[in-house]
Amino acid sequence: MRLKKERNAIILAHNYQLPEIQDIADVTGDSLELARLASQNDADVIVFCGVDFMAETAAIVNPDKTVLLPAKDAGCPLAEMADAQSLVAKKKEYPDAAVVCYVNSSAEVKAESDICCTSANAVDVVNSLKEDRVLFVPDQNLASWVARHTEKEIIPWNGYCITHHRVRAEEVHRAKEAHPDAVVVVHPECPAEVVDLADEVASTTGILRYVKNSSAQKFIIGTEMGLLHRLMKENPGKVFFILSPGLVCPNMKKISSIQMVLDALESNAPQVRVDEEIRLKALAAVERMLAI
Ligand code: CIZ
Repeated sequence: MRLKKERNAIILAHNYQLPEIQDIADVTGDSLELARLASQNDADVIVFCGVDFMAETAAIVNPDKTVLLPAKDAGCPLAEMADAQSLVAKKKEYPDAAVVCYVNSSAEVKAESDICCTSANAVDVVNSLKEDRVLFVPDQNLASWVARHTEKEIIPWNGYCITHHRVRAEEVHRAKEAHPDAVVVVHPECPAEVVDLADEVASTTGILRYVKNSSAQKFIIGTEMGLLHRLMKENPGKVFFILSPGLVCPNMKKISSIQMVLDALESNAPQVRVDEEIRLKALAAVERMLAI
């Protein structure tokens, strides 16, 4: 792409983006992989095809680069369920607790947290802490998954991903009946009743790894539909069924055409910027995660 070269830009796409966006990206991955990659790259411009907290995370670790989010209004309802002011108040209720925030949170919430985590490393992050109590923000389902894998007391925030949270146990039963020889793999943002019925629970990166290494041929996938594109591409011959037709994140689909990516590059907008004081505090939480 001529424009990409002229701008010395790199296009990053989240695993939940539309197939055509994933196909034009330099790299497709989860938010942490993409943020890390952006900082290890000599591009001047990062076109982040994802939702706002992901582009913000890229901006937190890359202060000298221009970060573009082709759909300005691609937000994350889960991230919006926690704000810094409420977190500060909650911290006063639990002064002895460490604050762990899921990457699906605003820069302001990250800035008020001790350490950040992703769904791929949440258990390791929590277990690395010296505190016995952990305030886990903002996803209650990921918190409940972590609580199963730690001795620590987990105090969950009451947020949830609107896409994963609506999946029901009944849908797992139906999918298993329809495909009895398929393995059920779900994301930990799904409710506990769904997690209880799964053969494997993992982040998007974990699901990709699990499927690749599995000798099974059929999989029922319980995460946002966009991941099916990579699963099918990277595992020819294996068959995938989506657990629920509701597993579509409307915000991830707001970058609805390649033209939107081109427009962002052409106009150098919309740019994502983080206030420097907040950025430095949020960076500390992200860097603590990266250190373990
Ligand atoms: O960390 C991410 O990118 C998210 C939101 C999910 C995942 O499992 O990769």
